[in-house]
Amino acid sequence: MSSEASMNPQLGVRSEAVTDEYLQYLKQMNVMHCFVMFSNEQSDYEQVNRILDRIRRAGLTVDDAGNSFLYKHLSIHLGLSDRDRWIEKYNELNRILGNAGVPVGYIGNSRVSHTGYFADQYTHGALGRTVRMEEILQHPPVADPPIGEEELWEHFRYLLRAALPVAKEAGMRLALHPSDPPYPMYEGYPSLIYNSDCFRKAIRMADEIEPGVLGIKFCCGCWLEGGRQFGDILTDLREFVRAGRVLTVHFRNVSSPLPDFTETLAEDGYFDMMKIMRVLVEEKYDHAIYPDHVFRTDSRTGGDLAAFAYAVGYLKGLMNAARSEIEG
Ligand SMILES: [Mn+2]
Repeated sequence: MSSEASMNPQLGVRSEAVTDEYLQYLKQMNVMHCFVMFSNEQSDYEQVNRILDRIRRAGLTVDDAGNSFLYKHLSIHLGLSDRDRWIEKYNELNRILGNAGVPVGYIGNSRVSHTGYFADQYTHGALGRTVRMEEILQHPPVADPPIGEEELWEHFRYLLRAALPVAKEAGMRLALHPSDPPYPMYEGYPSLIYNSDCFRKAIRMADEIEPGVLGIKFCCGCWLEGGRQFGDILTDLREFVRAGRVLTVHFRNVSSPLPDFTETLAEDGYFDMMKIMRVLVEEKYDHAIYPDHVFRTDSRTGGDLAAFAYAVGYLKGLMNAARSEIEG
């Protein structure tokens, strides 16, 4: 099987949970790529470099990294009075990561809201992340008074002006994820990204400031949650991969489009994930691909290690099947 221009299955590493055993777990599944989510306590120069070195000494490649507390910070996205302080902390981490050779960081307030984790007909008795949009719309506002979509985009432009030159200088690109669920407005503030046109708008805006730096976390889960309201997942994926904008793929399936859905195993949702894999192989997508969310389990039912092992194994099975089919 040809190995040129191949995508890289990856799993996540939390900075506070880097152990020899966890790194061995990744290696024994032949998952040689990862992303690193840094805690606040471990986002300084010394610790970031120490943790990256340890992961790399185990033979793993770090594709992307960030600190979700910083890049999702509401002061930045709602334009609160202390935003410059948070943007500077966020930029400082990107400088550290970029200078340490991590090619992709994160940007944007990709909130994740849900109704809860429930066992239903889609989960085989496991607890799956469930959204009932009517319930989400009852959540109390985070922004008070609520802000509008135009205002949110102005805050995003302000962030881009500060963030893109720093990322470029550090040799880094920044990946943007949709709001999850991808619905225009809830919890008192609008979603920046709730369909594929929002991504096109963000890329146009970013390219006026620093061309080519902004990219996409192509979250198949969010695309499928939004359904036709979000866009045609296969044509959007082809378009954004061809344009060189997809920096990572979140490979995840759901029971149905909004207003209500439950996250499922890749083989159980309403979409045929093999179709997505074929597009990635046909377009020679060569960045990271990640299973994203898994069922909530505990140690008695295998825990996260089992859930992610299953998900990444299934993903690699589809990847190899698609490569065999298309590349021969
Ligand atoms: Mn995602």
